[in-house]
Formats: sequence, C-alpha cells, structure tokens
Amino acid sequence: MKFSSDDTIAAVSTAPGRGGIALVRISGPQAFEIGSTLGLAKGRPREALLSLIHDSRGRTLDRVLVTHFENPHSYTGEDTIEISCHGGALISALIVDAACSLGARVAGPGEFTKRAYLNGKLDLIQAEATLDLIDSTSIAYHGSAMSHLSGALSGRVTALRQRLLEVQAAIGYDIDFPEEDDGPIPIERILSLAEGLKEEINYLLRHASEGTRLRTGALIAIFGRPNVGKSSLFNILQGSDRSIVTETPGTTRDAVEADITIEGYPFTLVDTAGVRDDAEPIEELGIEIARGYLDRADVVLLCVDHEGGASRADLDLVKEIRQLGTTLIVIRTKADLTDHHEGVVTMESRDELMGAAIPVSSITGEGLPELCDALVQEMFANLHASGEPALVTRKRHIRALESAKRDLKEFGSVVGRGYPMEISNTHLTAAADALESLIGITDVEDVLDSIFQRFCVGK
Ligand SMILES: Nc1nc2c(ncn2[C@@H]2O[C@H](COP(=O)(O)OP(=O)(O)OP(=O)(O)O)[C@@H](O)[C@H]2O)c(=O)[nH]1
Ligand SMILES: [Mg+2]
Repeated sequence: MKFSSDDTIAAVSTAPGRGGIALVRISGPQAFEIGSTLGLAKGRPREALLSLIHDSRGRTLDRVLVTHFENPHSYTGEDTIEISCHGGALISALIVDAACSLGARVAGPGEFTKRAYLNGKLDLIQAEATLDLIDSTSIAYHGSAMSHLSGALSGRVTALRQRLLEVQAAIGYDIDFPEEDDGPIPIERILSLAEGLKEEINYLLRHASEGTRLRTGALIAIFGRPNVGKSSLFNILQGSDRSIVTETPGTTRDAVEADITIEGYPFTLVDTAGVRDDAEPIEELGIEIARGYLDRADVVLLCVDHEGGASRADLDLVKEIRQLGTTLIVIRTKADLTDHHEGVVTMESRDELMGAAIPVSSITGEGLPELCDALVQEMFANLHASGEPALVTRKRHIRALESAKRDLKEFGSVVGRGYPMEISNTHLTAAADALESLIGITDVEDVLDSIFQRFCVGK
C-alpha cells in the first residue's frame, strides 16, 4: 500500500518546555525544497550535518543538526527532514512557522505516525505501540509496548489470518471442484483446523484483563475507619508526604490519588476519608467520595488497626466489597505497636479476618514487601508468572479477537447442523475481517481517527 499525500506537514516532536534540544520534523513532498529555502545543509540521506537555519526573510534562527531522510526510507515513508535545534519554546516554534510560511502546514496529533501507517511502515498494532511507548510509566508496560512494536502480536495475528485463509481455500476447493479425484476435504479436518484457530485466540486472550490493566494501572483504594493509618500507608507506598497525617480522626476529607509502580507494574493509589457513622457534614461528603471508589477499585486495601481489631462496621464493609466482587486485601496497621494477636476481638469471623490480614507498619516499613507482593499477585499474577510481555493490551484488541472467536464458534455450529459450506464460510470471512481490522489491513477511517487523535502533535 502506498499512500501519497500532496501536502507537507511540520511540527515540534519534543515535549514543550525548557530543555537542551528540541526536534522539528517536516514530512511530505515539499520537505526538501522547504529545507533548502531555509538554508539547511543537505548531504547524503541520513547524514546528520551541522547547519545554520534562516527564516524566509533571511534572519538566522539557530545553528542546528539536520538530517534528510529520502522516501521511502523515513519514519513516515515520505521525504522527511529532522532538525535538532536548541530547546525552549521559541526556536522550534519559529522553525515550524518558517516552514509553514513556505507551504507546509502544522501537523495534527499523530499525523506523522498515521502517514507511516498509511505508507505501510507500521501496522495498527505497531502504531498503537508507539503511543504506548510514549505513555509507558512502568517497566511491564514498556516491555509490552516494545514487543508490540517489534511485531509480536501483529505476527501472531497475521499467522492466524493466514491459517484462516487456508481453511477457506480448502473449503473453496470443495465448492469449486466437488468432483475432483481426491474427493472433498473431510468436514472433521476443517472443523479441527477451525478449533485450532479458536484455541490460538484463547491463548492470546488469556492475560487480556491484566494486559489492559498495564495501560490504565490497577486502582488501589485504601479504605477503613478514621485514624487507622490509611494516609500514612498511602504516603509510604507512594514515597512522599502527599496526604495529611494527624492524630485526629477524620483528617482526610477528599480522595488523594497518586500513580505508582510496584515491582515494575503500574498502580493508581487512592487515599480516602475514614468511614464512620457519626461524621460531620463535610466529612460525610468525603465518605461518599470514598464509597464511590469501592466499585471502581480493582483492589481495596481495608485497613484495620491494632486497637479495635475488626469492628462490626469493618465486617459489613468486607461483605459489601465481596458482593461487589472487588479484590480485598486486609491490612492490620500500626504493626510496630503490637504483636500479632493483641486487640483482636474474639468473634470467629473477626478472627478469620484478622488472621488473613497482612501486618504493616508505616513507621518501620514492616510488612510492606509482603503487601507489595500481594498486590502484584492479585493484579498481575499471570503476567508475572509467565515472565513474558503482555500480548493483548487494548479493548480494541479484545473486541476484534472475541469477534473472530465468536464467528469461528458459529462456523463450527453451523457446519455441525449440516448447512452448506457456502453459508458456513461467511462466518470464516467475518472472522478474517475481524483479524484484518486488528492489524489494519482494512482501513476504516473512523477507527484510524480514534487511534491517531490520541497521539501528541509531532509523532
Ligand atoms: N506507631 C504507628 N503509628 C501510626 C502508623 N500509621 C499511622 N500512625 C499514626 O496514626 C495516626 C493516624 O494516622 P493517619 O495516617 O492520619 O490515619 P488515617 O486512617 O488516614 O486517618 P483519617 O484520615 O482521619 O481517616 C497518626 O498519628 C499516625 O502517626 C504506624 O504504622 N505506626
Ligand atoms: Mg487520612
């Protein structure tokens, strides 16, 4: 596929703000001509040269390093110039203005990558992986983005699609040449090939929920009665005193969020207001916000302190959390103040609750490694155990694979009911379409827009 655009785009590719270097990219049919009018030196393709750059009125803007990439050997597949100029907001903006005064236009978000995709330089999964690399804040997310960029998922999906086309070819052979000597390919064989494809899709989907969590971060809500040490735990987990800690119950009124990584996995941690019945009106509002997190959270850390042990209210909370189906980890806070059994009320279910609790001290750090391990186990156990990068990380991936799986299943059941192959085959075509939409062989304009709009300008 070769996409040819008749306009030339320019943008600053580095983040705005003060910095040593900024990168400006100009891509499109006029890129080299614009570069030459700006006075940029041009050597061999991909050779970085030191050069002065002028605006269209001949005013010198900067001393830069310039590299020319001749199509199709560039990121976008078009003629492209990369200009490394001095950082800060002004110089790079002046260079883009100068390019635009000579016929370029400012690129929209993700437009360079969209052109790369349209020119067949990347497939859709790899284009998304570029965005993921930029967004990655944890080692696990980065690992998965790199494996996507190098084609790990694309390769598997392409192979799946190829196998599916082979099944269709086998069916087509029977439809077109029913009287051939070899006779029709047995139905059982075709069904078993389709079953194999379904299994491969199941394999790809097996860690999908953990994979998508890599992009969003698992939401941990710290929950419990006032003064049990929630904010102290929040602060020690996220590494600074962001949340106010005092001896007065009811200190935290609002929810405080922080993005953290634990053992290379991404989490969003939220500290909430302590829950109690006799709260004053402002505190009551905070408790409402806290409750709002109960069903949004991926995991609730229910903090119970050493003094009261688990109260009736805590047990009610446990029931509520379990009914919501949210993962629950019970923490026995202030572990430095007591041994493991002191203060535990001797009601059976309370014993059970406290027995399962992880003792943690925010003063000594005791129990934190165990807590971190438990969080990784609860949220990323399969990925962690497999030691491999996540394959499926987006809802778009899941939707396409589920849709292909549904059609393969439907194919099996329709064949089983003795429908003619011409009819059953429509399900295989639909499954192939779903796989093609995943890698972007069929270019659906609204899918493309929704993907590339999320990029930054200059990428
Ligand atoms: N010894 C000891 N004291 C702690 C520990 N964690 C918290 N505290 C103390 O307990 C008191 C309450 O701590 P916070 O972290 O503010 O408790 P909270 O659950 O956020 O309280 P609210 O915001 O009022 O719901 C403070 O005086 C803390 O210093 C701990 O692990 N060990
Ligand atoms: Mg607090």
